[in-house]
Amino acid sequence: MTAAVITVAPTGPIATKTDNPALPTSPEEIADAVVAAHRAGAAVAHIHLRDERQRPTADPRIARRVMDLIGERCDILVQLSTGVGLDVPFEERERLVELRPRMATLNPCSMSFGAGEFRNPPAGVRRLAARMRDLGIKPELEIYDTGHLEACLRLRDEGLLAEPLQFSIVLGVRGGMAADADNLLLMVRRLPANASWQVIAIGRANLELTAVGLAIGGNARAGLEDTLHIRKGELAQGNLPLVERTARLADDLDRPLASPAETEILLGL
Ligand code: KMH
Ligand code: ZN
Repeated sequence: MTAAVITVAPTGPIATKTDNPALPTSPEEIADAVVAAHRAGAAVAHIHLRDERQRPTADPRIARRVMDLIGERCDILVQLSTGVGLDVPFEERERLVELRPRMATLNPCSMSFGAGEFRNPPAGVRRLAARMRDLGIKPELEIYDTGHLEACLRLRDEGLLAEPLQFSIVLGVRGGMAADADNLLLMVRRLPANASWQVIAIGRANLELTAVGLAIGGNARAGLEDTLHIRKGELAQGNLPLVERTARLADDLDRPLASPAETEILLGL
């Protein structure tokens, strides 16, 4: 079976330490969580930044500090989130790619996002896609609905995205597709044949849909961004147990874990 890429998503844009005290929010805490996840088999680190009051931020100084702290200690591939947080203006979010991470997310469409709004205006998305192309940063395309996939294919057809495309199929955000296996299979069937993909399953269905994704050849994401619980009613004691569980799932399914170097080849970085 093809090797599986595990991405750790340690922090996310919404939860705070009140929701789960183990959530890493300072640069040091985020770097510690990423290094531990790398030892447990993660090849990519999906990074959201927080300020000293735990609010999502696109402050490039905080991003630089996190990237340096991680880079000093391991070779995990850093993927900066350009989603950042619902209240951070798109113009601040897009500037994060100037730090030249190996990878960054690209959210192709605006949408309702829980009780908030996730603004990704068409002109801004095109500008960000072009900038990532010019800087050689691999976009991870976050698709929360079939229309988002169509939008990405249009960007590809216009030369703003280079193949092979890499997708995150996001399930379970209120405002996007529900977290069920039918929606996952529908999306996987519609992807271009040479695309790579992972499941991002938010909340309760995180474990089941991560397992389905790995079983049918996808990559996997693990961490407190996507679920605060290790099982119903029990908070995860950090990112490590979630990453370790995903590594065990991959192993049980005969999917060897891709190293960062192998991931560069698999994802066409
Ligand atoms: N928080 C996830 C639902 C991003 O960071 O750009 C989606 C996400 C997007 O990870
Ligand atoms: Zn994210």
